[in-house]
Amino acid sequence: MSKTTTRKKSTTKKKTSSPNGSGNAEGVTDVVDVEQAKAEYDKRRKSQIGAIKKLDKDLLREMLYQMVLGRVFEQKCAEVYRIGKIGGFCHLYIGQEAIAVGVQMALEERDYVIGSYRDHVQAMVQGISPEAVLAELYGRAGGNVGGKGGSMHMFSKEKNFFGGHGIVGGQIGVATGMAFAQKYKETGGVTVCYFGEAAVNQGIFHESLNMAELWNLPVIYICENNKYGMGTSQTRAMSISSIAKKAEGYAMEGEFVDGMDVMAVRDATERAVKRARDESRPTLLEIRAYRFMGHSMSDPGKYRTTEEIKKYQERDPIALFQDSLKDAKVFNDKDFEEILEKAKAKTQEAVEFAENSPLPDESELYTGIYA
Ligand SMILES: Cc1ncc(C[n+]2csc(CCOP(=O)(O)OP(=O)(O)O)c2C)c(N)n1
Ligand SMILES: [Mg+2]
Repeated sequence: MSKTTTRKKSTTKKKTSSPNGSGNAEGVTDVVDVEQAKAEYDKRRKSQIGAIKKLDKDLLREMLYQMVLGRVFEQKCAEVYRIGKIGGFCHLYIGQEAIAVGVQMALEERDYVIGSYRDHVQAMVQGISPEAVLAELYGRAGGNVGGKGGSMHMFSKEKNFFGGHGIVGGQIGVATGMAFAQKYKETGGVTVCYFGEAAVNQGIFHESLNMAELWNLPVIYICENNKYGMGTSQTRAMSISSIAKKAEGYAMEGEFVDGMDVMAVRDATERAVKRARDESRPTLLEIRAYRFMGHSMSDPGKYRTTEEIKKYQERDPIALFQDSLKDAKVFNDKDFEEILEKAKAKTQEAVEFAENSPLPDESELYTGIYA
Protein backbone atom coordinates (compact mmCIF):
# COMPACT_ATOMS: atom_id res chain seq x y z
CA MET A 1 0.00 0.00 0.00
CA SER A 2 2.85 2.38 0.71
CA LYS A 3 3.40 3.08 -2.95
CA THR A 4 0.00 4.73 -3.21
CA THR A 5 -0.46 6.25 0.22
CA THR A 6 2.90 7.96 0.56
CA ARG A 7 2.70 11.59 -0.47
CA LYS A 8 5.14 12.15 -3.31
CA LYS A 9 6.44 15.68 -3.66
CA SER A 10 5.93 16.85 -7.19
CA THR A 11 8.83 18.18 -9.16
CA THR A 12 6.47 20.00 -11.51
CA LYS A 13 6.55 23.75 -11.14
CA LYS A 14 3.05 25.13 -10.72
CA LYS A 15 2.06 27.52 -13.47
CA THR A 16 0.73 30.78 -12.14
CA SER A 17 0.51 32.78 -15.34
CA SER A 18 -3.26 33.09 -15.49
CA PRO A 19 -5.19 35.75 -13.60
CA ASN A 20 -7.23 33.17 -11.73
CA GLY A 21 -4.16 31.31 -10.56
CA SER A 22 -4.99 28.10 -12.40
CA GLY A 23 -2.49 26.57 -14.79
CA ASN A 24 -4.06 27.75 -18.01
CA ALA A 25 -2.18 27.67 -21.27
CA GLU A 26 -0.51 30.94 -22.12
CA GLY A 27 -2.95 33.64 -23.18
CA VAL A 28 -6.02 31.74 -22.01
CA THR A 29 -7.97 33.37 -19.25
CA ASP A 30 -11.01 32.23 -17.36
CA VAL A 31 -13.40 33.03 -20.20
CA VAL A 32 -17.06 33.37 -19.36
CA ASP A 33 -18.30 35.73 -22.02
CA VAL A 34 -18.73 34.68 -25.67
CA GLU A 35 -17.12 37.87 -26.97
CA GLN A 36 -14.10 37.31 -24.76
CA ALA A 37 -13.88 33.69 -25.89
CA LYS A 38 -13.95 34.85 -29.51
CA ALA A 39 -11.20 37.41 -28.91
CA GLU A 40 -8.96 34.84 -27.19
CA TYR A 41 -9.61 32.31 -29.93
CA ASP A 42 -8.66 34.88 -32.60
CA LYS A 43 -5.40 35.54 -30.77
CA ARG A 44 -4.30 31.90 -30.74
CA ARG A 45 -5.72 31.03 -34.15
CA LYS A 46 -2.53 31.74 -36.12
CA SER A 47 -0.41 29.39 -34.04
CA GLN A 48 -3.21 26.85 -34.11
CA ILE A 49 -3.31 26.82 -37.90
CA GLY A 50 0.45 26.22 -37.83
CA ALA A 51 -0.12 23.28 -35.46
CA ILE A 52 -2.86 21.86 -37.70
CA LYS A 53 -0.50 21.94 -40.69
CA LYS A 54 1.95 19.75 -38.78
CA LEU A 55 -0.64 17.17 -37.67
CA ASP A 56 -1.32 13.91 -39.47
CA LYS A 57 -4.09 14.44 -42.05
CA ASP A 58 -5.78 11.13 -41.25
CA LEU A 59 -5.99 12.09 -37.58
CA LEU A 60 -7.54 15.46 -38.46
CA ARG A 61 -10.03 13.76 -40.78
CA GLU A 62 -10.98 11.30 -38.05
CA MET A 63 -11.38 14.11 -35.49
CA LEU A 64 -13.72 16.01 -37.80
CA TYR A 65 -15.59 12.84 -38.80
CA GLN A 66 -16.19 11.89 -35.15
CA MET A 67 -17.52 15.36 -34.38
CA VAL A 68 -19.82 15.39 -37.40
CA LEU A 69 -20.95 11.82 -36.75
CA GLY A 70 -21.79 12.74 -33.14
CA ARG A 71 -23.86 15.70 -34.36
CA VAL A 72 -25.72 13.89 -37.17
CA PHE A 73 -26.30 10.81 -35.00
CA GLU A 74 -27.82 12.84 -32.17
CA GLN A 75 -29.96 14.91 -34.52
CA LYS A 76 -31.36 11.55 -35.61
CA CYS A 77 -31.81 10.52 -31.96
CA ALA A 78 -33.95 13.64 -31.40
CA GLU A 79 -35.98 12.84 -34.51
CA VAL A 80 -36.71 9.23 -33.60
CA TYR A 81 -37.30 10.15 -29.96
CA ARG A 82 -40.10 12.51 -31.02
CA ILE A 83 -41.89 9.70 -32.87
CA GLY A 84 -41.65 7.38 -29.88
CA LYS A 85 -38.85 5.05 -30.99
CA ILE A 86 -36.82 5.85 -27.88
CA GLY A 87 -38.39 5.90 -24.44
CA GLY A 88 -37.26 7.36 -21.11
CA PHE A 89 -34.53 9.90 -20.63
CA CYS A 90 -32.39 11.10 -23.52
CA HIS A 91 -29.70 13.73 -22.92
CA LEU A 92 -28.04 15.05 -26.06
CA TYR A 93 -24.45 16.27 -26.44
CA ILE A 94 -25.05 18.64 -29.37
CA GLY A 95 -22.64 21.60 -29.00
CA GLN A 96 -20.17 19.70 -26.82
CA GLU A 97 -18.67 17.37 -29.46
CA ALA A 98 -15.23 19.02 -29.39
CA ILE A 99 -14.80 17.81 -25.81
CA ALA A 100 -15.25 14.05 -26.33
CA VAL A 101 -13.22 14.15 -29.54
CA GLY A 102 -10.43 16.41 -28.27
CA VAL A 103 -10.08 14.44 -25.05
CA GLN A 104 -10.47 10.86 -26.19
CA MET A 105 -8.38 11.19 -29.33
CA ALA A 106 -5.48 12.04 -27.03
CA LEU A 107 -5.81 8.72 -25.19
CA GLU A 108 -4.37 5.24 -25.70
CA GLU A 109 -6.18 1.88 -25.72
CA ARG A 110 -5.12 1.06 -22.16
CA ASP A 111 -6.81 4.20 -20.79
CA TYR A 112 -10.23 4.25 -19.13
CA VAL A 113 -13.18 6.59 -19.72
CA ILE A 114 -16.19 7.11 -17.45
CA GLY A 115 -18.87 9.79 -17.50
CA SER A 116 -22.39 10.94 -16.81
CA TYR A 117 -25.70 10.19 -18.53
CA ARG A 118 -24.83 12.54 -21.46
CA ASP A 119 -22.86 9.68 -22.89
CA HIS A 120 -23.80 8.69 -26.47
CA VAL A 121 -21.04 10.57 -28.28
CA GLN A 122 -18.37 9.71 -25.72
CA ALA A 123 -19.28 6.03 -26.14
CA MET A 124 -18.98 6.25 -29.92
CA VAL A 125 -15.66 8.12 -29.85
CA GLN A 126 -14.43 5.36 -27.53
CA GLY A 127 -15.18 2.83 -30.25
CA ILE A 128 -18.65 1.53 -29.38
CA SER A 129 -20.40 1.38 -32.75
CA PRO A 130 -23.25 3.78 -33.60
CA GLU A 131 -25.34 0.67 -34.31
CA ALA A 132 -24.80 -0.63 -30.75
CA VAL A 133 -25.46 2.82 -29.23
CA LEU A 134 -28.69 3.40 -31.14
CA ALA A 135 -29.96 -0.14 -30.50
CA GLU A 136 -29.29 0.52 -26.81
CA LEU A 137 -31.36 3.71 -27.03
CA TYR A 138 -34.13 1.66 -28.67
CA GLY A 139 -33.91 -0.88 -25.80
CA ARG A 140 -33.01 -3.69 -28.21
CA ALA A 141 -30.90 -6.82 -27.77
CA GLY A 142 -28.27 -5.49 -30.21
CA GLY A 143 -27.52 -2.59 -27.87
CA ASN A 144 -24.11 -2.42 -26.26
CA VAL A 145 -25.59 -3.56 -22.94
CA GLY A 146 -28.25 -5.73 -24.49
CA GLY A 147 -30.96 -3.06 -24.38
CA LYS A 148 -31.11 -3.07 -20.59
CA GLY A 149 -29.29 0.20 -19.92
CA GLY A 150 -30.77 2.68 -22.36
CA SER A 151 -29.54 6.21 -23.02
CA MET A 152 -27.86 6.88 -19.69
CA HIS A 153 -25.91 3.64 -19.28
CA MET A 154 -23.65 2.99 -22.25
CA PHE A 155 -20.91 0.60 -21.19
CA SER A 156 -18.23 -1.57 -22.76
CA LYS A 157 -15.52 -3.35 -20.81
CA GLU A 158 -13.84 -4.24 -24.10
CA LYS A 159 -13.60 -0.56 -25.11
CA ASN A 160 -12.72 0.60 -21.59
CA PHE A 161 -15.88 2.71 -21.41
CA PHE A 162 -17.24 2.37 -17.88
CA GLY A 163 -20.57 4.22 -18.19
CA GLY A 164 -22.93 6.22 -18.37
CA HIS A 165 -23.95 7.13 -14.74
CA GLY A 166 -27.27 8.67 -13.72
CA ILE A 167 -26.38 9.85 -10.23
CA VAL A 168 -24.90 13.32 -10.58
CA GLY A 169 -21.24 13.09 -9.51
CA GLY A 170 -21.41 9.37 -8.68
CA GLN A 171 -18.86 8.51 -11.34
CA ILE A 172 -16.23 10.80 -9.80
CA GLY A 173 -15.66 8.42 -6.89
CA VAL A 174 -15.72 5.37 -9.17
CA ALA A 175 -13.14 7.01 -11.47
CA THR A 176 -10.87 7.69 -8.52
CA GLY A 177 -11.01 3.99 -7.65
CA MET A 178 -10.33 3.04 -11.28
CA ALA A 179 -7.21 5.22 -11.33
CA PHE A 180 -6.14 3.70 -8.00
CA ALA A 181 -6.42 0.23 -9.61
CA GLN A 182 -4.41 1.32 -12.67
CA LYS A 183 -1.65 2.61 -10.44
CA TYR A 184 -1.74 -0.40 -8.12
CA LYS A 185 -1.59 -2.84 -11.04
CA GLU A 186 1.04 -0.71 -12.81
CA THR A 187 -0.84 -0.80 -16.12
CA GLY A 188 0.50 2.60 -17.22
CA GLY A 189 -3.07 3.61 -18.04
CA VAL A 190 -4.89 6.78 -17.04
CA THR A 191 -8.57 7.37 -16.20
CA VAL A 192 -10.61 10.17 -17.73
CA CYS A 193 -13.72 11.15 -15.76
CA TYR A 194 -16.36 13.44 -17.25
CA PHE A 195 -18.98 15.30 -15.21
CA GLY A 196 -21.02 18.49 -15.49
CA GLU A 197 -20.47 21.70 -13.55
CA ALA A 198 -23.45 20.98 -11.29
CA ALA A 199 -21.67 17.84 -10.04
CA VAL A 200 -18.90 20.02 -8.59
CA ASN A 201 -21.17 21.04 -5.72
CA GLN A 202 -21.46 17.40 -4.62
CA GLY A 203 -19.29 16.16 -1.77
CA ILE A 204 -17.89 13.30 -3.84
CA PHE A 205 -16.05 15.77 -6.12
CA HIS A 206 -14.13 17.23 -3.16
CA GLU A 207 -13.46 13.89 -1.47
CA SER A 208 -12.19 12.42 -4.72
CA LEU A 209 -9.88 15.29 -5.65
CA ASN A 210 -8.42 15.27 -2.17
CA MET A 211 -7.60 11.56 -2.31
CA ALA A 212 -6.39 11.64 -5.91
CA GLU A 213 -3.82 14.34 -5.14
CA LEU A 214 -2.82 12.79 -1.82
CA TRP A 215 -2.31 9.38 -3.43
CA ASN A 216 -0.88 10.69 -6.72
CA LEU A 217 -3.43 8.97 -8.92
CA PRO A 218 -3.28 9.00 -12.75
CA VAL A 219 -6.72 10.54 -13.20
CA ILE A 220 -7.99 13.45 -15.30
CA TYR A 221 -11.15 15.04 -13.94
CA ILE A 222 -12.99 16.76 -16.76
CA CYS A 223 -15.69 19.19 -15.84
CA GLU A 224 -17.80 19.88 -18.92
CA ASN A 225 -19.10 23.29 -17.95
CA ASN A 226 -22.12 23.89 -20.20
CA LYS A 227 -23.39 26.63 -17.84
CA TYR A 228 -26.57 24.85 -16.71
CA GLY A 229 -27.53 21.99 -14.42
CA MET A 230 -30.99 21.16 -15.76
CA GLY A 231 -32.68 24.60 -15.65
CA THR A 232 -30.34 26.14 -13.07
CA SER A 233 -27.66 28.53 -14.25
CA GLN A 234 -24.23 28.03 -12.73
CA THR A 235 -24.32 31.67 -11.60
CA ARG A 236 -27.27 30.87 -9.31
CA ALA A 237 -25.69 27.78 -7.78
CA MET A 238 -21.94 28.28 -7.32
CA SER A 239 -20.10 30.80 -5.17
CA ILE A 240 -16.81 30.51 -7.12
CA SER A 241 -17.47 30.34 -10.82
CA SER A 242 -13.96 29.25 -11.84
CA ILE A 243 -14.05 25.50 -11.42
CA ALA A 244 -10.45 25.12 -12.60
CA LYS A 245 -9.46 27.27 -9.63
CA LYS A 246 -11.01 24.79 -7.20
CA ALA A 247 -8.10 22.44 -8.00
CA GLU A 248 -5.89 24.74 -5.92
CA GLY A 249 -7.83 23.72 -2.83
CA TYR A 250 -6.27 20.26 -3.26
CA ALA A 251 -2.81 21.33 -4.53
CA MET A 252 -3.79 19.89 -7.88
CA GLU A 253 -3.06 21.26 -11.34
CA GLY A 254 -6.14 22.89 -12.86
CA GLU A 255 -6.65 24.35 -16.28
CA PHE A 256 -9.42 26.21 -18.04
CA VAL A 257 -10.04 25.13 -21.63
CA ASP A 258 -12.16 26.54 -24.46
CA GLY A 259 -14.50 23.63 -25.17
CA MET A 260 -15.54 24.96 -28.56
CA ASP A 261 -11.99 24.55 -29.82
CA VAL A 262 -11.18 20.90 -30.40
CA MET A 263 -7.47 21.58 -30.86
CA ALA A 264 -7.28 23.40 -27.52
CA VAL A 265 -9.10 20.51 -25.83
CA ARG A 266 -6.67 18.02 -27.34
CA ASP A 267 -3.62 20.08 -26.30
CA ALA A 268 -4.82 20.43 -22.71
CA THR A 269 -5.64 16.73 -22.53
CA GLU A 270 -2.20 15.81 -23.83
CA ARG A 271 -0.62 17.87 -21.04
CA ALA A 272 -2.84 16.19 -18.46
CA VAL A 273 -2.20 12.71 -19.88
CA LYS A 274 1.56 13.28 -19.76
CA ARG A 275 1.29 14.38 -16.13
CA ALA A 276 -0.81 11.33 -15.28
CA ARG A 277 1.27 8.81 -17.21
CA ASP A 278 4.77 10.09 -16.50
CA GLU A 279 4.34 11.51 -13.00
CA SER A 280 1.21 9.72 -11.79
CA ARG A 281 -0.45 13.01 -10.92
CA PRO A 282 -4.07 14.08 -11.33
CA THR A 283 -5.43 17.14 -13.17
CA LEU A 284 -8.70 19.03 -13.15
CA LEU A 285 -9.71 20.45 -16.53
CA GLU A 286 -12.64 22.82 -16.69
CA ILE A 287 -13.76 22.72 -20.29
CA ARG A 288 -16.25 25.47 -21.02
CA ALA A 289 -18.89 24.74 -23.63
CA TYR A 290 -22.61 25.20 -24.08
CA ARG A 291 -25.35 22.72 -24.75
CA PHE A 292 -27.35 23.74 -27.80
CA MET A 293 -30.32 21.48 -26.93
CA GLY A 294 -32.37 21.18 -23.76
CA HIS A 295 -31.14 19.32 -20.70
CA SER A 296 -32.98 16.26 -21.96
CA MET A 297 -35.58 15.67 -24.66
CA SER A 298 -38.33 16.64 -22.22
CA ASP A 299 -36.91 20.08 -21.34
CA PRO A 300 -39.24 22.99 -22.25
CA GLY A 301 -36.19 25.31 -21.99
CA LYS A 302 -37.88 28.26 -20.32
CA TYR A 303 -34.82 29.28 -18.32
CA ARG A 304 -32.81 30.79 -21.22
CA THR A 305 -33.50 32.90 -24.27
CA THR A 306 -33.19 32.02 -27.96
CA GLU A 307 -30.79 34.99 -28.26
CA GLU A 308 -28.48 33.43 -25.69
CA ILE A 309 -28.46 30.09 -27.50
CA LYS A 310 -27.81 31.77 -30.85
CA LYS A 311 -24.90 33.71 -29.38
CA TYR A 312 -23.16 30.51 -28.35
CA GLN A 313 -24.05 28.79 -31.62
CA GLU A 314 -21.91 31.38 -33.39
CA ARG A 315 -19.02 29.43 -31.90
CA ASP A 316 -20.24 26.05 -33.09
CA PRO A 317 -17.26 23.71 -32.52
CA ILE A 318 -17.69 21.94 -35.86
CA ALA A 319 -17.81 25.20 -37.84
CA LEU A 320 -14.77 26.58 -35.96
CA PHE A 321 -12.75 23.45 -36.69
CA GLN A 322 -13.78 23.41 -40.34
CA ASP A 323 -12.75 27.06 -40.73
CA SER A 324 -9.32 26.32 -39.29
CA LEU A 325 -8.89 23.22 -41.46
CA LYS A 326 -9.81 25.26 -44.51
CA ASP A 327 -7.48 28.12 -43.61
CA ALA A 328 -4.68 25.63 -43.03
CA LYS A 329 -5.45 24.29 -46.53
CA VAL A 330 -5.82 20.76 -45.20
CA PHE A 331 -9.42 20.19 -46.31
CA ASN A 332 -11.90 21.98 -48.56
CA ASP A 333 -15.69 22.16 -48.88
CA LYS A 334 -15.75 18.97 -50.96
CA ASP A 335 -13.97 17.08 -48.16
CA PHE A 336 -16.49 18.45 -45.65
CA GLU A 337 -19.34 17.30 -47.84
CA GLU A 338 -17.85 13.80 -48.08
CA ILE A 339 -17.40 13.61 -44.31
CA LEU A 340 -21.00 14.74 -43.77
CA GLU A 341 -22.32 12.16 -46.24
CA LYS A 342 -20.28 9.41 -44.58
CA ALA A 343 -21.70 10.38 -41.18
CA LYS A 344 -25.25 10.41 -42.55
CA ALA A 345 -24.78 6.98 -44.15
CA LYS A 346 -23.36 5.56 -40.90
CA THR A 347 -26.29 7.01 -38.94
CA GLN A 348 -28.74 5.46 -41.40
CA GLU A 349 -27.03 2.08 -40.94
CA ALA A 350 -27.45 2.49 -37.20
CA VAL A 351 -31.17 3.23 -37.61
CA GLU A 352 -31.67 0.12 -39.74
CA PHE A 353 -29.73 -1.98 -37.27
CA ALA A 354 -31.73 -0.71 -34.29
CA GLU A 355 -35.06 -1.10 -36.08
CA ASN A 356 -34.25 -4.71 -36.98
CA SER A 357 -32.73 -5.68 -33.66
CA PRO A 358 -35.07 -7.84 -31.53
CA LEU A 359 -36.25 -6.96 -28.05
CA PRO A 360 -34.20 -8.63 -25.29
CA ASP A 361 -35.33 -12.17 -24.48
CA GLU A 362 -37.44 -12.57 -21.33
CA SER A 363 -34.67 -14.70 -19.78
CA GLU A 364 -32.50 -11.54 -19.77
CA LEU A 365 -34.63 -10.31 -16.87
CA TYR A 366 -32.54 -12.57 -14.64
CA THR A 367 -29.04 -11.81 -15.96
CA GLY A 368 -26.60 -9.09 -14.89
CA ILE A 369 -28.24 -8.70 -11.48
CA TYR A 370 -26.01 -8.13 -8.46
CA ALA A 371 -27.45 -8.17 -4.97
C1 LIG B 1 -27.47 13.05 -6.93
C2 LIG B 1 -28.42 13.58 -7.97
N1 LIG B 1 -29.12 14.71 -7.72
C3 LIG B 1 -29.97 15.19 -8.64
C4 LIG B 1 -30.16 14.52 -9.83
C5 LIG B 1 -31.12 15.11 -10.86
N2 LIG B 1 -30.32 15.68 -11.95
C6 LIG B 1 -30.13 14.98 -13.10
S1 LIG B 1 -29.15 15.82 -14.16
C7 LIG B 1 -28.98 17.12 -13.12
C8 LIG B 1 -28.16 18.32 -13.53
C9 LIG B 1 -26.72 18.03 -13.71
O1 LIG B 1 -26.09 19.07 -14.40
P1 LIG B 1 -24.58 19.04 -14.79
O2 LIG B 1 -23.81 18.27 -13.77
O3 LIG B 1 -24.14 20.42 -15.06
O4 LIG B 1 -24.52 18.17 -16.13
P2 LIG B 1 -25.19 18.46 -17.53
O5 LIG B 1 -26.57 17.87 -17.49
O6 LIG B 1 -25.22 19.92 -17.74
O7 LIG B 1 -24.36 17.73 -18.52
C10 LIG B 1 -29.69 16.90 -11.95
C11 LIG B 1 -29.76 17.86 -10.84
C12 LIG B 1 -29.44 13.34 -10.03
N3 LIG B 1 -29.56 12.64 -11.16
N4 LIG B 1 -28.56 12.89 -9.11
MG1 LIG C 1 -24.13 21.45 -16.84
